[in-house]
Amino acid sequence: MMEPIHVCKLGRGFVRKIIGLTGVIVKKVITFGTFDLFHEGHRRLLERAKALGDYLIVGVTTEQFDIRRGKLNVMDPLMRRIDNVRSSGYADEVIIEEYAGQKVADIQKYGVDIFTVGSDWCGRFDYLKEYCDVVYLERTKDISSSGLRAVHYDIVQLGIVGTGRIARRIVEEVRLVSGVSIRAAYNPRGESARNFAEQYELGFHFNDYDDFLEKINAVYIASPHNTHYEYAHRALLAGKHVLCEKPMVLREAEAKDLFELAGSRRLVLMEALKTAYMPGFLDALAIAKSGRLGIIRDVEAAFTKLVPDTAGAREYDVAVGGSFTELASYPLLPIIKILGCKYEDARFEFFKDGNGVDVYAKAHLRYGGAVATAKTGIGVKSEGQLLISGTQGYLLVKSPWWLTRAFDVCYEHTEMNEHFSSQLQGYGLRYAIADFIRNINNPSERRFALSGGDSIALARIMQKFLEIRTAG
Ligand code: C2G
Repeated sequence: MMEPIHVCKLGRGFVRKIIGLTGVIVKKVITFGTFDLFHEGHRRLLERAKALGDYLIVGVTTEQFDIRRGKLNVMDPLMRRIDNVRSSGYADEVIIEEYAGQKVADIQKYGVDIFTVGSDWCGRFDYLKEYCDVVYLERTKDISSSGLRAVHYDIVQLGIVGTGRIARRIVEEVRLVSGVSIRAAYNPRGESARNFAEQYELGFHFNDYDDFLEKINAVYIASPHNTHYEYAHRALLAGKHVLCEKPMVLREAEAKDLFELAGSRRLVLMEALKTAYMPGFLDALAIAKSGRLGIIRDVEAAFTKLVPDTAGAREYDVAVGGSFTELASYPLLPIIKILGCKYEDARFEFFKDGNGVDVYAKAHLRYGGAVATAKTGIGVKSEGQLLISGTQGYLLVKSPWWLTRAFDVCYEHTEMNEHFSSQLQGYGLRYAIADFIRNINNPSERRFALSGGDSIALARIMQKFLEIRTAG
């Protein structure tokens, strides 16, 4: 039991605490976190936080604060998370964190000497150095779901295939999804896997795919397009859930094969086409399909991104590069989600570079009663908007529509126009990861914002485009 604390001011204006009559200065430490599905990583963090001083204050986030800061999928209610922190035995005091900016206020209010947090936040809380010392404690690398947890969900142990730019973003986004931990990285070039694992403090790195699969229970595939099928196929055969970057595959038969395999093994297979999972895009789809626009007759979407043709650029790879394979998943998404996978006809127009790679392309899909256009460019720049036109009005998502934050529904009589906005956190990848984890954890209630049928249709269109490009 601690002696009562008296507060007095010392040095740098900081408030210091003196215990009882002995006059011993108490060093106060504070840390914050969600502490969802309490595990060994949390316990070790609290243990070391406590060891930094004499008195540990732990701030546990409210559900509302977590939603506002873009943390998804928190499973344990606040009271359970508080109880878990308390029963770890390290916290002298537990407080609630409910708004941005509270850390500064709490540090001053409680006269804190040291703020500490795991190294996954390295540098992010340096601004607190104005108020107290800031210590980043090395985060626990290999979390075992056995640990201290006493709940039904397992923490999904995710492995990352490919260690390039998107994989780096995924690491940042996964941090804000509860119930998942990145355990290992795979790259056939062992050196790259090692550097990646070291940089992001992952427990394992491999250049042998089978060894890698043994250590994890789900994979996120972010390797070049033409390697997706093999990695996904082998992972499914090994009983692992798969989240695969878009385009998942470039052949319809391969897509069918993967979804059949996943289905027969009750595994989750999802294409990581991030827009499909974003709240704003889902809102736009719901409004478009609500009847407000009347009968939908036309969907037009564009995504262009100028990419310099430098040596080795994957976008200009002769076999699988080009604006269409690189970008068309995006503009085809609203078309398929609104008009469906059963188009009557698909036509393409494109410009190719000297190597036969398309730098600009347009796909025209015709449906019974509607038409659609998807436009992509890596060598031509255009407006990146989504326009859905109906017999009563149209829905417009301005550029960049694929990061849907706001949209307008416009009518003949402009006074009836409506504006909608939604939240979008970070790069948007976390919504796909959150859905992936939810589907893994709830086998009886799986819901797919992008279904197997949708991904198969995307592969069919990609395949047809590549066939026509090669022939033309
Ligand atoms: N942690 C760790 N090792 C892990 C997992 C988490 O050391 N394998 C640490 C985190 O770095 C954090 C604490 O445990 O310091 C709580 O983690 P979370 O519950 O994930 O909370 P977090 O989202 O990191 O919130 O305001 C909230 C804070 O900014 C941190």
